[in-house]
Amino acid sequence: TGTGTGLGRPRSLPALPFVGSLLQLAGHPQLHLRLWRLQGHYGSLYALWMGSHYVVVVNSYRHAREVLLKKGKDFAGRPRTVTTDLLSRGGKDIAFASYGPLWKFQRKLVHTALSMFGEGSLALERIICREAASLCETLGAAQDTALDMAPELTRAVTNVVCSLCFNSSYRRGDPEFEAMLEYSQGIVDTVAKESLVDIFPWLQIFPNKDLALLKKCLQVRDQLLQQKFTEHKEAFSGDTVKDLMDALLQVRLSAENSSPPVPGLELTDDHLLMTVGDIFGAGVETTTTVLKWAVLYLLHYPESLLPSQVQRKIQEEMDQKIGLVRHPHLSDRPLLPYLEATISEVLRIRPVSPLLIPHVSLADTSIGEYSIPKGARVIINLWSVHHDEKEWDKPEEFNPGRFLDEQGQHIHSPSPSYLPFGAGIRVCLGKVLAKMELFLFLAWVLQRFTLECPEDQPLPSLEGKFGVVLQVQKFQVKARLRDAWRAAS
Ligand code: HEM
Ligand code: PLO
Repeated sequence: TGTGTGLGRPRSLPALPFVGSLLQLAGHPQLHLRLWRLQGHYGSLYALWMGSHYVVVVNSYRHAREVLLKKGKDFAGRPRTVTTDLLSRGGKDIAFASYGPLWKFQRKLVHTALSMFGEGSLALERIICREAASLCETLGAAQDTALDMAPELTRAVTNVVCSLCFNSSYRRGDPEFEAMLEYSQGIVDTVAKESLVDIFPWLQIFPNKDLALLKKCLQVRDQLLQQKFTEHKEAFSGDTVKDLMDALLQVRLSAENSSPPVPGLELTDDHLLMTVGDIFGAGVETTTTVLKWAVLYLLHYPESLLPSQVQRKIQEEMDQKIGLVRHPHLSDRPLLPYLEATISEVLRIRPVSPLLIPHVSLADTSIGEYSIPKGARVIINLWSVHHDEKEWDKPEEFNPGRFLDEQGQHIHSPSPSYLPFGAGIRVCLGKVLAKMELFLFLAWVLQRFTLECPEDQPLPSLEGKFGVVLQVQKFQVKARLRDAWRAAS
């Protein structure tokens, strides 16, 4: 719609042949911060070149809304890159597949399967509570010693997704789980790192350390996925559906039975495998990361004078509304607005996916008063959207209260400039699941324990590490059993 209307292009960073605007970006590992700061010079919407790719960077809510919602279909494509092609076998998954009929079908399938299985079903709540209980047991056993909570949180979250996808789970120290931890870290460290291979695809023929690591990790992942897939195919009878994998097999079967396959619209084994791989990968890495950020912020605002004693407030609310005799349920969510507000604030201040996944324009179109050519990559900088001083009061301050109404009884966002899960056609598929998990895990842990920074250690850094998710640096925690809980039990 922007063509022929005389609209101009966004202002562009200077670019050199071959490398593009790389010089302005090189040496800045925190890409989201670099792109945020460049607004000072170029305005909130600007363009740059990554090698030969034209990239438009969006830093304001107004433009993000246009890209994701108003013109969602114009911008529903995904770029193909060397790393994501390896991860998804050439875009046979959902997250890294471009817009098309097969992608639409896959997305709908998973959406149906997730709502059938998980969301709104008591079975899923029971699974999450089982894992929360096991997490609390581990914390209790390690009481008063400095503990790296990361592997424990990862195992809890992994077991939820594992139950959902494969109807299986891992025990502590399970070698298969340890292998998974290792390969997943390798993938997170290398995928979409804007590594040189994505800018100069021909570099693939040269040995490249990151690429070799990614390939090795993917081999381990694929073997694991393949094994689960084979087991399910062999056991599948068509009438009992135990998990997401079965649900996908069943839908494929009934699609095949009802109509002859349309060429180009067949769900191959690769499609099913990569789809489950997405749910598994996204299910583990995102939720675990948010839990780690939540714990980290609780350590930073424990008993300090300002802005609030977040953890104590959550616990007071729980003591009043739930008490210490029973464990928290999902149906308690409306009773615990302060906990919900805390989760919302964590998702704002440290967005898991600070640049979303890049979008691609599928037609000549426009954003605001600028024309955007077909094939442009569009990066939505969620960090900028969540830290916009025109929208948020003291954006770098962690303040759950900003999400509460005056009576502190209901949560609402004070600004529309808030998109932790994206929006529109490409909105996150796991939003409901993720929110269930975040609520239950935090509620269970904080009902019993107070989390503290070990005395002999400095407060861990709040600086994230940019990657395919915004990672938390390693830190240790002391979980102290609450006196109130001890007295009540
Ligand atoms: C996509 C956030 C958890 C599955 C996304 C996107 C964001 C996001 C920002 C990209 C949207 C875009 O590119 O415009 C989050 C956050 C989570 C979370 C903050 C946790 C708090 C999950 C979980 C699952 C999941 C648990 C799995 C069940 C997906 C998938 C996509 C996606 C499959 C790709 C959608 C598409 O490209 O069509 N998520 N996510 N996410 N998420 Fe999540
Ligand atoms: C995480 C590592 C896994 O081994 C593979 C994987 C699959 C899907 C990816 C996920 C990784 C990272 C987070 C992503 C998710 C799809 C949607 C999600 C990118 C790479 C987000 C936050 O957008």
